[in-house]
Amino acid sequence: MATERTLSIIKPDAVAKNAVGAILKRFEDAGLRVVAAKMMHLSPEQAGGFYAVHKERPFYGELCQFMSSGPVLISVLEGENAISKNRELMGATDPKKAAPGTIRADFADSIDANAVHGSDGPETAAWEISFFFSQMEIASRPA
Ligand code: RTP
Ligand code: MG
Repeated sequence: MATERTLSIIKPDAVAKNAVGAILKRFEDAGLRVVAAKMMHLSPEQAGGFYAVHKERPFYGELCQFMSSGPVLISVLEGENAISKNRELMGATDPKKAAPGTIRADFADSIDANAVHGSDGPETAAWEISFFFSQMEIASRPA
């Protein structure tokens, strides 16, 4: 198994619900370690840059509006198979389809306000982490 890093965002709906601690606890309980974190209120342009991969999708405008509608907690999670482990903890994009006990099943309201983001693969994770964090802001323990 490989030690990986993934980018997590606790989205504006979950921050508004005061669920930051409850969601971080799920990551930690699953063996993931928070090695960088910051609270930001993104501008629509910053949200658009982060989600540029979805630029041609019909939901892009709404997604950028929603992601800039309030503060978010952006973090880097590190651990064994962190990328897929985080995706499992999150559950399906649409909370109606998310498995019981997943973050989205428990905290998300809709496919737009779906509580969390997580990188979907190693290249995406590397790009997303460098979008928000410099090397100096990531405090990993030595291996
Ligand atoms: P995320 O990137 O936020 O972790 O979510 P994801 O991989 O599960 O979903 P993705 O396909 O990457 O879509 C990014 C975000 O766009 C919103 N979305 N809305 N209305 C729709 O059909 C639709 N599809 C996606 C969701 O908020 C999703 O998290
Ligand atoms: Mg995605």
